Amino acid sequence: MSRTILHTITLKKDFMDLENLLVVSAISKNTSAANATALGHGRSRQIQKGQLNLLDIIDLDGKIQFLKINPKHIYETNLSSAINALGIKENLKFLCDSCDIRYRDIALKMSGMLALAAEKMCRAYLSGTPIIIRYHNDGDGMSCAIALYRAFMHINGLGMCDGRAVTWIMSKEISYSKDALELDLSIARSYLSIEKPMLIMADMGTNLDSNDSIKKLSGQFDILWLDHHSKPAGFDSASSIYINPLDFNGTSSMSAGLICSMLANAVGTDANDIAQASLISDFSMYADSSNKRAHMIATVVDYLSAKLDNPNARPMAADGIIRDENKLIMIYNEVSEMFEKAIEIGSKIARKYAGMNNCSIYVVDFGKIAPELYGYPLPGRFTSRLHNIREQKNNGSTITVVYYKSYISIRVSRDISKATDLLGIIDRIRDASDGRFSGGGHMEAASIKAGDSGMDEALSLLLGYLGAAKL
Ligand SMILES: [Mn+2]
Repeated sequence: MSRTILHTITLKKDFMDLENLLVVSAISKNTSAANATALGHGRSRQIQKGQLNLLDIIDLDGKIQFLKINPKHIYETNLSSAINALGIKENLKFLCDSCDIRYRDIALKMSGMLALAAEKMCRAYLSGTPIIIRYHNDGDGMSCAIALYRAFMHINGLGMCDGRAVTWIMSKEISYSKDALELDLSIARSYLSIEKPMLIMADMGTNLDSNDSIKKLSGQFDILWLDHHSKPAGFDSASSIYINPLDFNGTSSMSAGLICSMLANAVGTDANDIAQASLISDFSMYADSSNKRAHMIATVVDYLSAKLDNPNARPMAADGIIRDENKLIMIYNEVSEMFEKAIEIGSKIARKYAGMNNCSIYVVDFGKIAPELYGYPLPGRFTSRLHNIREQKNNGSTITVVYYKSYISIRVSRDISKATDLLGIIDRIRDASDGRFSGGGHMEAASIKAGDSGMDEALSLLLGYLGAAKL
């Protein structure tokens, strides 16, 4: 006897007793299971009998109720009144009126798309259709997941529905790969629902390697995409709701965590602490370095997201840590110590070069540091921190290059990022290697994939284009 979980929504009194439930989605397509559990109005219950289908209206015993009103109409009316009650447009207006003046105009321009995204996301959530959230495994990506989690918990808290089918996937891959596509399709296959399943991509995926898989998925899923990475020519977000500040005359300094926190805000909950942490984590020009709590959160979420299988990298656990002052401080102190050790060794072994426009270039072989650490920090985060320290000493004009296994991470100070044209250099490296080396990122932070045996060649191409001269 297979077990089927039915998602229902609580119906408004206009139509019937509050205690009646509408079946809106089901796990496993076998909805005729004799022993099913209905979820609705905050309770789970066993249903002993019945051949249930989507849009069936059942009472608490699971008995089908027959009404004269079209169930699709009941569904639409109930769902849209629940979404209206969230006040998405008003919330966004308030947010735009009160947000940082430096990106207020961009937020205003984005607010139409944000409203649409919030509405779609809430519709998917209330309907119980599977939602898959893929987020990048760094501090910013993790911030996205926590902000979205808070949005869902807010909906639960309002009593509109209870547990829903959300799958959280932290991703090391920055593209939406064929494997990811296969997994998402297989997750969706075991559900039956009125709405299309939803994929939410946060802080990742904006690159050419995503094109094929996204195109294949787009007919079958609703896709919500929240990113701030620059779009290479030929990138195609297919039919996604794609929100990127770069499309609104903004910059990548508006982190993905900031955009997701705006979405959480649109739904009616507060995630500003997460937004501030993500700005610090992504070295945004909007980061408030005097915000000690945001700095602690940024450090801790970066640590939690460093290992893909860390159970505390799930947004529920991470948010629990952030909200527990003692735990937050304890983990922050531990992580800070680990970092200091890595930076100490890194500073000792850095090779120094002079670059164009009198800049300083530091090159570090992370392979010499890794054995001294306990799996943290990861090279990317280490690069940012070392760069930050060097840059402060040099008053800008600094480039930091860290290589490890098949990856090179690069950071460029903002004052020389235009002149350096890091993304242009990565294009030239790709062309010069006939596509063996590829990469992407922002003007100030990017990475290159050098393959298993190409590190020496990729490094010398990079240092060549940076005009590096050994000191
Ligand atoms: Mn980011």
